[in-house]
Amino acid sequence: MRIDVLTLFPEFIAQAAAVGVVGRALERGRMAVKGWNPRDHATGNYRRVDERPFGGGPGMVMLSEPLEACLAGARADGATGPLIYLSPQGPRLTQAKARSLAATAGFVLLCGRYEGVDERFIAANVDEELSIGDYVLSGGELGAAVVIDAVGRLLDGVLNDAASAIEDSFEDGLLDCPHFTRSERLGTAGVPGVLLSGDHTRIARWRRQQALGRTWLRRPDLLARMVLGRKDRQLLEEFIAGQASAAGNP
Ligand code: 9D3
Repeated sequence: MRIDVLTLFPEFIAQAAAVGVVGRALERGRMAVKGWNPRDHATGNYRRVDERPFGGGPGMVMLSEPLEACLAGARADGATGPLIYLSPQGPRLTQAKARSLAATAGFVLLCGRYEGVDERFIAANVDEELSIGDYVLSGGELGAAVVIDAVGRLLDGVLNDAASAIEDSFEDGLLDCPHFTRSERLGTAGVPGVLLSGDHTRIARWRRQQALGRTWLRRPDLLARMVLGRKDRQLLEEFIAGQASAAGNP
């Protein structure tokens, strides 16, 4: 997979993609991330990449020409796939979207700065937009880093354990169960007994129940969109009954 990023801060993207499982994907050649700076394609003494907006108002807008030249440079180098503009106006990135992007040969990310990009560049070049959530960032670079991380970790051979991808939150629509590990200082204090039982059927059942219960407690919106099987419904009912009795409501 090849990801090209048009950004005024290519060094930020390179740093963000260099660590952890995604860094390993790069090392192993499963993925290539290349930054392209519109500044390098700006002309004139000042190499301007921004200009005041028509109609006035505060803030600056990214100029079309340096972006056109930058994109052409990336394409000439082999940049492939749709041009995706990171923007608060886009639909939110989902795990399903990360999965579908991970199944492609590549894509190009456009990071805006200032108030955004001249709408004519967007109309002529952008295939889709993606937001990473409902909060205000100062530019698209963190969004691009989020997309690269979410997609990169899904590439074959990136994760240590393929099962850990499948068991992820959102892959099956549920939050994760709690985790505990051996600790010199803490010993087994506070560790649910079932996890020490060695009974892998009971352990799997407990983990599923915790995932269902936590989702019910913390993200009822996720649960509302799911259709639970008979076994899951039973596990969740048992969890809810346990909550009620813990709270002293019989
Ligand atoms: C205060 C600025 N805003 C005026 C109403 C508009 C605005 C312009 C540029 C808001 C944010 C940005 C920069 N944001 C991004 O480039 C961005 C972003 C985001 O802000 N939130 C969530 N996802 C993304 S992806 C790119």
